Formats: sequence, C-alpha cells, structure tokens
Amino acid sequence: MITLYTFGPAWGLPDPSPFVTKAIVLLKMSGLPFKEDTGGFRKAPRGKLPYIRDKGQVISDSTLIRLHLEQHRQIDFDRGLTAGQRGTAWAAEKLCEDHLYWFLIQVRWLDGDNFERGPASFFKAVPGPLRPIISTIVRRQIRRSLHGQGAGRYTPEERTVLADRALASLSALLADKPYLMGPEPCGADATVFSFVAGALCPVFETPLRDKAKAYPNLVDYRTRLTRQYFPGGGA
Ligand SMILES: N[C@@H](CCC(=O)N[C@@H](CS)C(=O)NCC(=O)O)C(=O)O
Repeated sequence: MITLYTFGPAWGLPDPSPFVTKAIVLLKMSGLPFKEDTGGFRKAPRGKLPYIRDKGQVISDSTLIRLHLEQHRQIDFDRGLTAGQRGTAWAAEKLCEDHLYWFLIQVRWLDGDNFERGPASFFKAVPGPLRPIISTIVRRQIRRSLHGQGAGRYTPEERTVLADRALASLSALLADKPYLMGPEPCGADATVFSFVAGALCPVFETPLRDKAKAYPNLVDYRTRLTRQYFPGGGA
C-alpha cells in the first residue's frame, strides 16, 4: 500500500499545505489504496511535504508523485482531455503553485495576526523560551524566500490585485462546469481545489479571502469537491 506523508488536517482544511491536499486528492482520484502518515516530516527527502513511499520507492514533491502514478501505476488523470485541454489544465495548476501560492504564504506567515491564528501552532512542540526565537528565524527565512521569488517585493495592494487576477482567471476557466475542464475531474482539479480551499480558509482574515469569496463558482467548487473527496469534512 502507498504511504502518503502529510501534516494532518488543520484550520478546517484536509491539510494546511495545498501541496499535501493536492496529493491526497490525486491518490483518491487514482482509486489506489493508500494510508496517510503524519510522522514523516523530519525524514522528508527534500525537507518538504508531501512525499510518498510506494513499494520501497520514495517520491517527494506533489507533481513528481503525480508523474510517478502516471508512469508506474498507469493512471491518466487527464483521460478524455484533448492535448490543448491538457495544456490549459497544466497551466492553471502551475498558476496556483508558482504564483497564487506565494500570496497565500505571505498572508499566513508574515501577517502577525494570521500567523498567530495558524502557523504559530506548528511551533507548539518547541520548548517555551525557544519558541519565539525559532518562529522568528523561520518567518525570516520565509520573508527571504518571498523576496527572492518576488512576491514579497509587491505592496499589499499590488499582491491583492495580482491574486485577484489569478482567482478571476480560475473562475473564468471553471465557468459553470462541475470541474475545471468539464464534466469529469482531471489532474488539475486536485491542485486548483486545494489552492481555492486554502484561499477561502476561514481561519485567515485577508483581502485574498475576501476576493476569493466574491467568485461564487469557486466557492461552490470548493464546497462540492470537499464533499466529494473529504466527506467527513475538511479537518
Ligand atoms: N513543489 C513542492 C512544494 C511542497 C511544499 O512547499 N511544501 C511545504 C508546505 S506547503 C513544506 O513542506 N514546507 C516545509 C519547509 O519548507 O520547511 C510540491 O509540489 O510538493
């Protein structure tokens, strides 16, 4: 059986990481038996979750997990799609992972109130006196990453405009279809669902969430796919 290493449900989400949520949905879409293990972070090959163990092979990174399932388990997540639709779906997925993601990280980690509402809980295991020091170091690293990537150099207003444009694009692409590319789910739904759910997460008060709430089809999509893939609720 495949083991998927996760953080575990939090903040009303199946997992605080949209990449982990994506991997959970991909595995559910695949129909393959798998179990989740929340104890693997320290041994994560790239220092990040998700990763899987499949017949002794370890694969880290949600996209490489998808490629592994495609190549070694013969799962075509995009069956029924034309080459053009596959391209569009891939582009939508990467819009989430390589653009929208950074705006989510910014509001969750660098806004003081939101940090206290969410990521601060990751440091509970750190002994009391060390906790503020470690969390400050980690937040500083995240600030540097955001600066390096570029999202950290925008003003908050500019970030909101850009995040909104990404959400508007996803909303327009989804239109009134049940899934991103039509009547059946495809691989990109695992990703787009995870990031839309993350943007709508009720724990964080952000202009990004307000923008996301203004797209009723994205809100319905989040609710519909949560019911489908997480019938017991998000967390
Ligand atoms: N490209 C990776 C990104 C995974 C990723 O960024 N995971 C984050 C959580 S959202 C993580 O594990 N961060 C822990 C760390 O950087 O220390 C994927 O698709 O799996």
